Amino acid sequence: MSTTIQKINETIATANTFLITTHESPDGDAVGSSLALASYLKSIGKDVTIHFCDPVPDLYRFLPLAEAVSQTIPDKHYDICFVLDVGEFGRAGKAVVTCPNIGAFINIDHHLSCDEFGLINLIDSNACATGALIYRIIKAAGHSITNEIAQSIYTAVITDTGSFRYSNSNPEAFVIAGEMIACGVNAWNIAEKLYESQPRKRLELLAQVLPTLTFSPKGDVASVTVTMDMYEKTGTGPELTDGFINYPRSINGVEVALLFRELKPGSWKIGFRSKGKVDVASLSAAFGGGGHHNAAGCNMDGTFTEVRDRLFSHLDKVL
Ligand SMILES: [Mn+2]
Repeated sequence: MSTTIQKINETIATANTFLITTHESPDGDAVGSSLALASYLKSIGKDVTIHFCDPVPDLYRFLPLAEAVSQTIPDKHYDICFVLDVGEFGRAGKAVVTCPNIGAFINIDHHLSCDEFGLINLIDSNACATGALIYRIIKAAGHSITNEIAQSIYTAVITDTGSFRYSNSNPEAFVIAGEMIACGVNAWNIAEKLYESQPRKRLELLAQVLPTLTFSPKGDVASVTVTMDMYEKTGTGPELTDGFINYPRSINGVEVALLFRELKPGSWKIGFRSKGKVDVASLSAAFGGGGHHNAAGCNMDGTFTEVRDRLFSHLDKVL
């Protein structure tokens, strides 16, 4: 048993008041790992507060304890603050970073580079999800996994592995998923909540976005574009564009997909996604952006055609 996990379990046993937090714009792993840990700590009689700087996205509101997540930090002392899945401390939000009421931080993460800002740091970049690290902690403590905990861990694993499609879908991911199903998780119920319950407006926006599909002259880059006009027509906003970039990426022969999002006239946020061969973090860095090997982004100013042509010609040159 990892000594780090042992230390965490010893700390859990002796501490009483816990704050649990994660990164801004929380994804399925951020929400799932936080709520799984919260369910576990509550089930062993601990005092638990869950704080996210951003609200829980509607998509994940079905998870147990999602309604307990607060955007503020109640003013009291916390023996321990768990910071999950952040990559870097600052992404937990200013309220956490500057909170004067925290005894010690425990940092649990699976990002490649994460500063060791905690008193204890459980960082394993081989873990498929931060939810997998929460699973290891609960198992090491010899505690049984309740259905509530299982729903959240399953959601963390299924979302961070892209439903077991991404290269982080390691044996442990499947072991955990199998065990969560054995603990009573209904795979279809969760899949239906995550993938078969889209707001109608998201598809109405997508119907505007797909006709903008464009290819670079060489054809290995494809893009789609979202304008403010489209938001207005469909009564939507940027929060519904998650996943749109996967459509151009899914095309045979395309290695890099781009999503152009208009922030205000003449100002664009560009998302980059790679199928794996191309490192889009370094591509976006050439335009002042950054990110990971498969997912990155940058901001650019100019008319749409200026911005798109600059990117297409640069990418066609370097790919
Ligand atoms: Mn994660």
